[in-house]
Amino acid sequence: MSNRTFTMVKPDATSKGYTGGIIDMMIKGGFSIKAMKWTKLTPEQAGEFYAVHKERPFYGELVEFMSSGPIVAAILEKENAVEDFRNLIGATNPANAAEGTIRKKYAASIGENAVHGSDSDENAQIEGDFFFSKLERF
Ligand code: 3AN
Repeated sequence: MSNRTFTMVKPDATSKGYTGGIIDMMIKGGFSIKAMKWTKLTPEQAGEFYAVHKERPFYGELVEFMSSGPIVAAILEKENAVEDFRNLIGATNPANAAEGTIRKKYAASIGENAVHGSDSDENAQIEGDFFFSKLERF
């Protein structure tokens, strides 16, 4: 069990002014910020980040959406980080997201669902390394 996970506030949420509210929910949920940046992915970078989904029918749409506007990438720390953060963000489809979750409050649809959270300790490490050097983590 690792105590770190990786997250992104997605372009739908940054464009609607939800960034502050979402980060507030992360902090109030007990997560501390170890690294954070406001940036924008090129289609090539988004394609590389989501390469595990290459064969899925929504891959093209996902890459286009994730490179359509700014995102906030962050590494978060808490005991049992990956699982607890998945619980805080809620189901992939916001229609199924529980009350009190980030996606229930801020997500519009299954494709534009406001926030990303790593699904395993291994992916949290890989995804954090994609965005941050050692010098950018505190
Ligand atoms: P999660 O983000 O909850 O881990 P995944 O890993 O199944 O969900 O999917 C990764 C991302 O792909 C989702 N966050 C969402 O943006 C997008 N996605 C998943 N399923 C669909 C779908 N049926 N249609 C469009 N986009 C989807």
